Amino acid sequence: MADLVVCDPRHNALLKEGNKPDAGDARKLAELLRAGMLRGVYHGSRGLRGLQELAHSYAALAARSTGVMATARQGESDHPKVAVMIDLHSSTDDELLYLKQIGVEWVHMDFGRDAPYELIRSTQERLARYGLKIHCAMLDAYRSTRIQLGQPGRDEDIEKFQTFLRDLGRAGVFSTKIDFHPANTYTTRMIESPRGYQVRQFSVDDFRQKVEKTRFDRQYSADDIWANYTYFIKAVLPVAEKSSVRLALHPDDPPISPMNGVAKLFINYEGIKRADEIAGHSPYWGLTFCVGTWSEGGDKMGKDVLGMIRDFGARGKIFAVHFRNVSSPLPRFHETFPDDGYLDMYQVMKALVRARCTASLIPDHYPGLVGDTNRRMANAYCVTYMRALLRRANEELSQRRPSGRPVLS
Ligand SMILES: [Mn+2]
Repeated sequence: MADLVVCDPRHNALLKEGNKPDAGDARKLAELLRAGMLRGVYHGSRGLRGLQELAHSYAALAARSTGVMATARQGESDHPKVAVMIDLHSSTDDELLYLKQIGVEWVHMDFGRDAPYELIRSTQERLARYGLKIHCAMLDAYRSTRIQLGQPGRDEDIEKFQTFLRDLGRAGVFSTKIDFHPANTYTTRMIESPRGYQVRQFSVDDFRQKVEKTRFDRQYSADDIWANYTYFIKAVLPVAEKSSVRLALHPDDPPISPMNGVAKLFINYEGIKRADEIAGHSPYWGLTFCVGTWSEGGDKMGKDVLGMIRDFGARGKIFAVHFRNVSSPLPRFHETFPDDGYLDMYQVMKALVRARCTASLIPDHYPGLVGDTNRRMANAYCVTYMRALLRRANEELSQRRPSGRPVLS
């Protein structure tokens, strides 16, 4: 190095025209330097030793300010993130552009049956062109009846899921969703809500009387399903830990047991607590906390939605959230838009921010609006509502402390 020129942008007006990429800045600096148009800051000594020391401290300063900015960026991710679920095979470029346009930056990506590493990477690259990142990825493998009913051949399916975890780890994906309710019925019928949109209804009476039938060859008790769940978790959790990918368990929707001849485990706080113990309280085991499911259960859940967020959320164990509302608790409910159900979703959002929950929040299911064939109107409705709640909650909670950081309680 022959020369080192340190400049103050305030004294070099040509440097501060707008926001430019680094490459453009570098070219411009080089041109100005060659033309002798850069004015350096004053340094008394011109010796080599002094120059080395100065270069060293300027480099340290630059590194330090980059570090401070990186910390500030990470600070942003201390907050919940608004996301949407997309299906790999139906996500057109228009769909991705639309998501970018309404301010979405994170997605839950449903890969369906197969997700080789190259596909995960190419999907990430394609999403990145629209400023989108995968926060949670899903693969059907965990749902195989061989795994969930403990049938021969389950190790093969488990291996497929383990490979997926390793690949997600290599690709830097935060979490993957799992659930464990092999004979579930989500809906007893579709209805028109009082406001006139089409939604899923579940009625315990209708289910027991008209819908329920034994789904498999025999009945499966809670002990059977616990044994199968435990076998699965013991096989995949160590891989998840090693890969730094979080397993995000979704509670059973609706939270009743048994269904169609199979016991369900994750229908209340007790079940979730036991799952946490089976995972040895690993930081790589936690929840896809479905606010919808949890509010369907009402008092029977043993801990309410806000209590769950204060408990699991504050311990960093809520990795994803299904941010959804329902008309009332069971025995009968229908799904609603976030502002049209019995839960105050602003309180839910505030609790998530207060717990410094870093989860990604998706609308989960969409009510059907007239003419909304691709569900974009319903999606925009939910996303916009969530973004408004999140912004308000961040503002309200950060106002309470002079440091400007959200208050802890
Ligand atoms: Mn859900």
